[in-house]
Amino acid sequence: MFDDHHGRGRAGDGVRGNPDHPFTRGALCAKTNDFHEKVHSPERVLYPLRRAGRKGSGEFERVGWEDALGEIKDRWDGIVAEHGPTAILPYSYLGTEGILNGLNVGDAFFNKLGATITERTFCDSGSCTAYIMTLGPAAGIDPESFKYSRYIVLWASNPLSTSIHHWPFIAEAQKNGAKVVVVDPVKTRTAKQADWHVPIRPGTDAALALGMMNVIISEGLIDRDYVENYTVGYEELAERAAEYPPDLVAGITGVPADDIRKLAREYATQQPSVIRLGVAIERHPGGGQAVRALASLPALVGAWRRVGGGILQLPLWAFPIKWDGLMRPDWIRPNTRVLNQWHLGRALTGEMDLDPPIKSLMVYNSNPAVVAPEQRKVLAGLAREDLFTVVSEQFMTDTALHADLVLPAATQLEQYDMMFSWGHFYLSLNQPAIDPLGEAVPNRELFRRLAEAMGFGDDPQWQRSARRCAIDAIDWESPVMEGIDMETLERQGYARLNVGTPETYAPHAEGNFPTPSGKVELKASMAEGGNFVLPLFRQGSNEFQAGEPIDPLPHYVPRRETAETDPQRAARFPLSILSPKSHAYLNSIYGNRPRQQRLSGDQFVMINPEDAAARDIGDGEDVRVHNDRGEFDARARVTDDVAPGVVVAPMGYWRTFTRTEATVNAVNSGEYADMGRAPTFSDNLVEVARRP
Ligand SMILES: Nc1nc2c(c(=O)[nH]1)N[C@H]1C(S)=C(S)[C@@H](COP(=O)(O)OP(=O)(O)OC[C@H]3O[C@@H](n4cnc5c(=O)[nH]c(N)nc54)[C@H](O)[C@@H]3O)O[C@H]1N2
Ligand SMILES: Nc1nc2c(c(=O)[nH]1)N[C@H]1C(S)=C(S)[C@@H](COP(=O)(O)OP(=O)(O)OC[C@H]3O[C@@H](n4cnc5c(=O)[nH]c(N)nc54)[C@H](O)[C@@H]3O)O[C@H]1N2
Ligand SMILES: [Mo]
Repeated sequence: MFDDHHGRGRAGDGVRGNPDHPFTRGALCAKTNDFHEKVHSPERVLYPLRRAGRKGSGEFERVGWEDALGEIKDRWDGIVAEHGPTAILPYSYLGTEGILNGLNVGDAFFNKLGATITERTFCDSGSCTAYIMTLGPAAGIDPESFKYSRYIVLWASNPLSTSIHHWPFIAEAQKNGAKVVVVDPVKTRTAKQADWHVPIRPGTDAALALGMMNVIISEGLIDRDYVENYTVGYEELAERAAEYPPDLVAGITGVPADDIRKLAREYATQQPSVIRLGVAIERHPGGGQAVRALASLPALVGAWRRVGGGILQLPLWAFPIKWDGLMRPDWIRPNTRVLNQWHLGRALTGEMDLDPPIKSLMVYNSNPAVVAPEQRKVLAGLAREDLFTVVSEQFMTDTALHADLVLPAATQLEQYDMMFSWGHFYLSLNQPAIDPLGEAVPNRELFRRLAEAMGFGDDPQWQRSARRCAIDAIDWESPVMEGIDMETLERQGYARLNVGTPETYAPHAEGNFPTPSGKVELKASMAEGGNFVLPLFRQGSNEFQAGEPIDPLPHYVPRRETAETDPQRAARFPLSILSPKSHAYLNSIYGNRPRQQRLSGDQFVMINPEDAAARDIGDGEDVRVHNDRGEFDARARVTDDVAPGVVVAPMGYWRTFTRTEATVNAVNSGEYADMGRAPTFSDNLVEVARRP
């Protein structure tokens, strides 16, 4: 069954991009251009390891797969007998993004076992909820069509660091005279290349979007015909927008009223205009409503009419994937407990009073010790001697250090997978370049082995080859798959979905939105059970879980941690911290790789000269960033790139490489945003002080 590998040699001589690929054009990013060195790194975990010292000590001994699987079975059987299967908690995210080995690879297994269901709302969950409520699961505009845009607004998005392959299309438009605007509290690399950087106070985006609407409507800049034919709820939205005149919005956002008017006028009149939504937009208590407001804008100005106009959230809605076959929601037992991944620390430390308590944790495709908020609690939980922790990893991460068993995971060069994309319209077949090193296995094989060990491996779910799984995972009858077959994918490696060409793709020129009304729902008919989490993000329960009702019209929700909303907290911790992606790491991946470490330098925190002077902090000095949740050390970067009151510490650095053994998630809270249980990484107050 472990037959998916037809390794063609050693990847020792390097990895190269394919220059014929229309989107990547053969370019590799700062993270992957020495990927082969990572694959062959002497630090890879290549054999199963069993803990040989106290938790977290890093002492391990090599064991065989048989032993490791036997131990897992014994421990899990015992836990199930005593506490029931929900005492076992799976924890995963997007270590690899393949359809077969990625987000949902363990779902069928854990659903069969009856384990606690993990709600995985790390990334874009709130944004998806809000977007779907407004536009439906629509692919949005083709990232390649950006070259035809005349006005590009990159909103909470930093493509020069986070989606480098999209940048050439934006640059091409810019060269052809398009204006590129960046709405971001930080003057990022991207903002520096833009024609206009609009620095906004974190978490106030909904107010700015509504302020733009206010101007667009009051100045008669709406596309009446588009609004009448292809939207619902315009009158109500117009009333709502009337509550956001530019002067009021300026006070909320910090963007001058004249700039709000200018942005609104230019956005409305320079068609086709497009908004690129970054992921950080969802990370505050009004994030969902901000996405609702932003997703409404293109319809108001008729941007959808033309190629290159509209909004881009995630192209992945275009991919016809049969998730249920991978996740097996039909195996979920009624009333199985659901835990959100933000609350890992609370769940493990007993703060949550769970019955049964969590007795075992299995982590794969994720590194919660670094990427999850409330880091102190997460670490306290991971340190529990009685918690049986299994981690599937490529490297000894901060999380794997706390495992009882570490199981070796293959890398992308060593495994077979079908890839959809968060950034373009190409379906890719990832064929292994080499055989797995040592005793590493792809995640799919890991779960086949676990199913066998636990006694249900005979099910056809685990008896298929990887190729068969890839075939089964795609809806080949979908019109977007017309003209694409496995042979093409095997020969060429990728194929563009049949969605039309970037030259012609204007899917909503005449409405056609996949919403209940078929129109843009300015007033959301789904608001009644509006705060839902997509099945994809919760082990596949196959219906939208009705959530709490939400306001059907977009509005501004203030953050919880500001001088106005929590003056006491703000008096102690006056600075608002953001922790965006770093340039050379991929979340925490590559955080241990020498080349990317050199590029990244030490963990730093950007601070405005005014705030630095008030604290007697000089550029390059060591500082401590802290609040009542935790603290971490960083090097001060005194810069005008951030406004007074805001500090920025990129995420991705490993605890093991920092002095305080803590990273920025030590100060971040585990509270939810307003929709889709998104995180609130843009709503945390801290103080920065010279290092004691
Ligand atoms: N180099 C690199 N590339 C990556 C990743 C990585 O870790 N490193 N991670 C990948 C992943 S998982 C993701 S999700 C994507 C994310 O890619 P992006 O969507 O670009 O996400 P971020 O860098 O988190 O945030 C983008 C910008 O949002 C700004 N921001 C923060 N809060 C707010 C706010 O309240 N309002 C506004 N308007 N802006 C705000 C930040 O300052 C930041 O510059 O990148 C992917 N690509
Ligand atoms: N403060 C702060 N926190 C954040 C964010 C932020 O912007 N700021 N961003 C959030 C977002 S958008 C995201 S997407 C999450 C990311 O959360 P994660 O996906 O948990 O983050 P990664 O650091 O990518 O960790 C993935 C781990 O999987 C391992 N891995 C890679 N491939 C495989 C494989 O094939 N098999 C197995 N078993 N393991 C593999 C890698 O070595 C790595 O340790 O972080 C979230 N956390
Ligand atoms: Mo993400």
